[in-house]
Amino acid sequence: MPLPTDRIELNVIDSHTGGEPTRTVIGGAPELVSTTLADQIQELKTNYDWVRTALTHEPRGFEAMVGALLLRPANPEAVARVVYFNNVGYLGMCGHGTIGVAATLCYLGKISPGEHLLETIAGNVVFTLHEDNRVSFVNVPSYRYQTAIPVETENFGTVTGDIAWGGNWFYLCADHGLEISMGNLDQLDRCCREIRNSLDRNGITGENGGIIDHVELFGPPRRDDAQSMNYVDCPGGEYDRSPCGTGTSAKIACLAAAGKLEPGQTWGQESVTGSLFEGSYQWQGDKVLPRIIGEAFVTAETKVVIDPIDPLTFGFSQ
Ligand code: PYC
Repeated sequence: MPLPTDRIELNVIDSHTGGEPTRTVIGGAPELVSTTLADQIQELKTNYDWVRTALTHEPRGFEAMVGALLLRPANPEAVARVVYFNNVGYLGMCGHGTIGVAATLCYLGKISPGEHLLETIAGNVVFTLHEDNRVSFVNVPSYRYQTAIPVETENFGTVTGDIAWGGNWFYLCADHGLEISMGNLDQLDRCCREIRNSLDRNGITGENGGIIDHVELFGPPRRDDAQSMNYVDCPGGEYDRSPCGTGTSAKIACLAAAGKLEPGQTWGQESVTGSLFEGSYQWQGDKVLPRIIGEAFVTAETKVVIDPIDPLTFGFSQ
């Protein structure tokens, strides 16, 4: 990949959604010549991957950082086109990122309360900015693919879980025997890694060989307004500080398939950090259309300086 030899300045707005960061690039990024979103992502990978690494790797980022590059939409009705990325690559759908981008667009004065359209690689996403600062979005069609799949781990025995799509592939497990708490992050991380390795070793995938790159562990909630608490292990090797929009969608798809949640009924999903998303769904054929609601806050408005005289300017990772 060619690296720039001139100093570059990127304008970014940082936000967090239930503790999970989103770094939205609002200016200074290279002009892309491609027109479709798929081609634009390929162009980013081939020619400008340094934008991703400079923003998500150390010294400016860390493993949980998710970037969102705003591009001009093709549809004049859309407020923006967005490419999500993290420390290991480009993402399909990102729920907390959608809420973070909405909060950022509101902060910039580009949207007011009401419905708005975002173009993403997973399809068009309609989100609503509510008067009380909360943001809801209708996620992509989600579904439970398989149920009660046993997975052997080295240190946690054989666990059982469902495989579901919520915009990413998830293995969802409740019988891991661990406490979901901030005091138990090392064990939770270890268990998820062992599950991921076992899924890979045994060729257990989502539909059409889709790699299951998220593991979601469930336990009892602490909050009165939640039905469940989760710990979500993300592909970049870190856990989601928020309840994970795509993970909550996958959970809702499993509950719907099991007849445990009615259409329109609210599911309160608490994260390991104690933040909350509320989800509900409507059927769309044999899949569900999840609606997720959460809240994000802007934390910084920054000019990121990428100066090739700095040997670490494009980021470094372990
Ligand atoms: O909220 O969907 C989400 C998400 C995926 C990875 C991190 N957050």
